[in-house]
Amino acid sequence: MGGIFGKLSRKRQMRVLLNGLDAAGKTTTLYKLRLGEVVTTIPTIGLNIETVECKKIQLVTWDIGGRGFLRPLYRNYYAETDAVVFVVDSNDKVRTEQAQKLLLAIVNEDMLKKVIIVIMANKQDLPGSMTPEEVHEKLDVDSICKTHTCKVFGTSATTGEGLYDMLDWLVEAVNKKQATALLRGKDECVTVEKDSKSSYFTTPLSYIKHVFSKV
Ligand code: G3D
Ligand code: MG
Repeated sequence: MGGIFGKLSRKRQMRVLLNGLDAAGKTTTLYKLRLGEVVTTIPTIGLNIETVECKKIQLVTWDIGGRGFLRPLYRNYYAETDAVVFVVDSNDKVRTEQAQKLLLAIVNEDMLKKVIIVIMANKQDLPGSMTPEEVHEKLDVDSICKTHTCKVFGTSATTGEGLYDMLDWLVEAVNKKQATALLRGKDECVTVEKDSKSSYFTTPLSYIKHVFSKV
């Protein structure tokens, strides 16, 4: 297949980074979406990376705590990220400001300028949770939409509600962005072709080797 559609069909799986405060529901989301195993790696340096593949999407989350020396490592990972799913605990009204700060840090990250941002207003199954509209307002998503393609979805990672709607929208948004970029004649999306390296993260050592070879 040639032309734009040929190029698009050769694209590798999408890489999506799950981020958010602790206990927002990142790990639960991965487990709910998994088709195969969730691969958890805990190298001796204390980095805990979890990945799962679903619908040709590789979803990744990690738990880095405050380890500043790992910063080059995850910045490197940003370079190959197509989208960020930011998970919010809609039931945690005390930490919305903290969540907003983290979200802004991601949005303002140089290497994430062109990624699609999805915000999961998670834990919608819990009574008293903020609605997706309230989360939208509290996190000032309107201002993020000025620089990024961005949308809020109400979800429950435990029941699965909203997760596939969110993924469908995400895949469409990333594809649309790639198609637009190709039509303009420049591949401005942050993507790499699928290659033998896509199995990096099945072992901690190979992941660490890969990342540090690039830093
Ligand atoms: P994290 O990976 O973002 O740190 P986890 O968060 O996925 O570990 O989830 C933290 C806690 O929130 C877990 O409860 C998990 O079951 C719960 N949780 C995650 N998503 C939802 C949701 O959509 N609805 C409800 N009701 N709970 C959710 P525990 O009790 O195991 O700490
Ligand atoms: Mg977790």
